[in-house]
Amino acid sequence: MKQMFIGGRWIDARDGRSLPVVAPADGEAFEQIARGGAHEVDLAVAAARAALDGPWGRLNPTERGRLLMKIGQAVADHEEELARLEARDTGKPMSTARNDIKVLARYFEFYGSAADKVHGETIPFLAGHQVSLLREPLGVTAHIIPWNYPAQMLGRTVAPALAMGNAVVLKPAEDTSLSALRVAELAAGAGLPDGVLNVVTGLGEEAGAALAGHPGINFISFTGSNEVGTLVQQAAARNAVKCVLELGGKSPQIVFDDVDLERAVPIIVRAIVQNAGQTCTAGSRLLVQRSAYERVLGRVAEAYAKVRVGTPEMDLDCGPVMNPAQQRRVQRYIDQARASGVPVLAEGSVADGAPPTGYYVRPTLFGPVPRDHALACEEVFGPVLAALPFDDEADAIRLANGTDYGLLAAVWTENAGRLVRVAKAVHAGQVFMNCYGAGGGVELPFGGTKRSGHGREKGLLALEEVSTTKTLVHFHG
Ligand code: TXE
Repeated sequence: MKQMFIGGRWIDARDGRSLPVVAPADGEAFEQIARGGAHEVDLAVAAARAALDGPWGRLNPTERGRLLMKIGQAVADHEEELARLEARDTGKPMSTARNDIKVLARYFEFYGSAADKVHGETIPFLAGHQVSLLREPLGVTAHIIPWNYPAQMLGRTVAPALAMGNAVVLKPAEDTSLSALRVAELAAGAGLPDGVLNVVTGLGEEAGAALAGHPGINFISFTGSNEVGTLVQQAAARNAVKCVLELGGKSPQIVFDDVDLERAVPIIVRAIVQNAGQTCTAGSRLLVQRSAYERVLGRVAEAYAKVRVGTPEMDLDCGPVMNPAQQRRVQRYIDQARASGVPVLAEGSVADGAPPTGYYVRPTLFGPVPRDHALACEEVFGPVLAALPFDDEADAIRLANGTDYGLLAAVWTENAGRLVRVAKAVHAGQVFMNCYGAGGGVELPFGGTKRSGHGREKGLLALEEVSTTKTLVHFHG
């Protein structure tokens, strides 16, 4: 049984309740976590507030940065242990889990080294006045993260908040809380003062809702579904608290007829298959110029048919999906698309030996998908790729921008002018040209447009989201 980490102490839920932790690879409940709620959120927010009033609030940025880098080092020193935990908890292949832990360590390194490089400004003003701008922490920051990349998400949202001197309350997803608890322990071991990083585990509608609506928080960062993102923003609005939302996507991979297929095909397939398609930035729409449609899809189908799904230890292209609800949801999209007559161009396979009790889904490539079909517009969050033909550049842009989302996009062409024109015209927070960057990229500002959310994470821009500006006006005569 894993307890929660609040104010530097391990505690049970007040009512003693717990939740099972299930391994997606075999459906086995292998651990329990505490089912925290409003009471534990109160304790965590109070502990964070106390930390801001204590030594943490007085640390200078260089010392804070060193502490973050020590946490990053502690994570790196425990890479194998954390990767195994993460792989068991999420079902992802071991090599993916190892990479996730490397990225987690990198977040602490990146933001640790940035902590003392946030400079203010001066502003020319009235005669006899000196004006300077200070960047200050927001205070108690709340972070609600999902289950697809638990370790990476922790690094992405928590490390910049700590670098700016905030104190954090983190609510990991109920499916995947183990790495967060272990990282909190490692951070405490590295010297992070009590109450600076609190982890409250529990259900979204209990612990998550209590945290989002808590009057004691000063900021909230949420990554997850659009439905819950809307609730979180409403809760934030009630307390006039700033919020950053990173929600869904239906990211287009736009392929023109002069694409370098040799290079593009493995990247196109990986962009959707990695993490079993459970990536907000998954390249789930393959838009292909009609003149090259047969040629491109032939090659993509060939590669898709080789995709293999298995347990973490098998270390194949991807693992199972997260839970039975997710399995049902993805399977429903596949079954409905088949039933409505959308052609299946290729299917991957689930490896022999993958336990039948695990939550496996066969990766499926559909095309051509009608433009108004659910597969062309809605986030499936599974290893399902929808191919759609387009006529010319203008049609490609219209099609790419024809969903509610705007998170990521990729453009594939050898024509340099077209590459830039299309990249500038698509609605997306990040555009990759002749490459695809789902996942890593700690240094690169990331976030959505339209219904994919607002605010920016990653890169130095993230530091602006988790801080505020104080204007000092000094009359010196
Ligand atoms: O996400 P939820 P779910 C999408 C994806 C997926 C679907 C459902 O399409 O199929 O969402 O996944 C917490 N108040 N994404 O239902 O519920 C919850 O405990 C406050 C995209 O698992 O949004 C968890 O910590 N918090 C996505 C977090 O919100 C609440 C990643 C995310 O869970 C809450 C995940 C509430 N009322 C799913 N209810 C991405 N953008 O990467 C739940 N939570």
